[in-house]
Amino acid sequence: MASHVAGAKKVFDLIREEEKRQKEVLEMIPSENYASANVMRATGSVLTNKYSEGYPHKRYYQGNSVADKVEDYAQELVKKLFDVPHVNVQPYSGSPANAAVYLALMEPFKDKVMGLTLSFGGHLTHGSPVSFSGKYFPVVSYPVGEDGYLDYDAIEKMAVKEKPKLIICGFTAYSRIIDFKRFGEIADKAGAYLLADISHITGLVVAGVHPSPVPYVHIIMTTTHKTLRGPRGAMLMVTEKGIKKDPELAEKIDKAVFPGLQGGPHDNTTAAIAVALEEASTPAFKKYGAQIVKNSKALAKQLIKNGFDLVSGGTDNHLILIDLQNKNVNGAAAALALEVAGIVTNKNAVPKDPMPPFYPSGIRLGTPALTTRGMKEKDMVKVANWIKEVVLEVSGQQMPRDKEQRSEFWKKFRKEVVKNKKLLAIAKEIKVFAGKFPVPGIQ
Ligand code: DSN
Repeated sequence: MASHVAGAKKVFDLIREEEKRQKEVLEMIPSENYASANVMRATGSVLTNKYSEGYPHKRYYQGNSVADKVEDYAQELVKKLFDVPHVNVQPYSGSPANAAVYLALMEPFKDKVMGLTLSFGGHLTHGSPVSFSGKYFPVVSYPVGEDGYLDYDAIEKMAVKEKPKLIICGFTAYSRIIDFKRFGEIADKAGAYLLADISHITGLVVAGVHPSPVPYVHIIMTTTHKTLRGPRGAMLMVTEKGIKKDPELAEKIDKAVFPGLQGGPHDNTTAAIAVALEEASTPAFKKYGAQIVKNSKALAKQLIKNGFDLVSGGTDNHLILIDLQNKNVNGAAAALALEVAGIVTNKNAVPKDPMPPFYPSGIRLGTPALTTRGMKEKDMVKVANWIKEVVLEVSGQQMPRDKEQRSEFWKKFRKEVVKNKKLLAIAKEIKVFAGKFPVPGIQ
């Protein structure tokens, strides 16, 4: 695609380089995916030229007859697919969408939020002290239990005692089914609003391989570019239960998004969200969602066979969190070695991690993008075996605890790992293997 464009040579050369990278590696960051050619076409369309402050049929600028139809259509698709009475498709991405929920419902420095601790798999915007959510709102955060699963009894106890105004469920590094029904009962008992941040699992919910939060929560936030396979963006849905709790909830959310936080919506993104929703409404997408989970389970099984320690002992969804402490290698080092070998994951904290966030003890990986390329369970066995070989190659090169020694170690490790012959040989094998699986949207 990039090669047909005249001008802007440097940028389009770089885009071509990125196309090549995306084709030649195994993209295993669980929040990433490959958008279809149609999603990208809509993202790059003339709708990028338009300003549409406001909402359909109530705009502050002229010339919005088409933008109105696009946004109406996107809303209609969401309502049908998720069975919700209200949706706002304008949030620029997940963090601003979550910020809109705080703006709609919470009084700063007074109302309390309760979310999963960042290092246990929560998101920055769920109350981390480094984000606006922890800076402007009192926070009480819940951990996962010793077994890596959510401890619903402990969460209930905390909610009843702390009386947060808002409880957030839905996570970025949790590999098990979320019991939204139980969360709903807990929020009701505590008198709290319940927000489900389903960014990671939306595609699985749509495909019917993860229970839907719709009957149990008041608000749902999801990004649109992860398992849903759309453009980078987000949506905020209000449920029947939400409207019953607060008849003005939909209006409060809309006002918080615009004019509270944002200006003009990105109409090109809205159009691409509509394309992704059309795609997600097909039987093929249901199959896709089911295959993501099958692949994830197959990958987990082989990783366990290969001696890896998985948080919670496995997975029910699209992602796996590996605790590398038994392999004597840090997550940052393993992630870099894997990248050299052509396997793209991310370093990640594990529960009770003794190491700091930049050098955490684990890696997080998942199957949404590989499944989009058509890979199946037998392919996951190969991938797990490559992961074993790579980790074995760098195992024993432990990250020092001392800060100064750590920085020396990291400098040396980074310099050497990119030249590691074994890893480069695996990268070659992976390039050949990956080449057999087409990437939608890249010719
Ligand atoms: N950055 C996303 C993820 O990787 O999970 C969350 O916002």
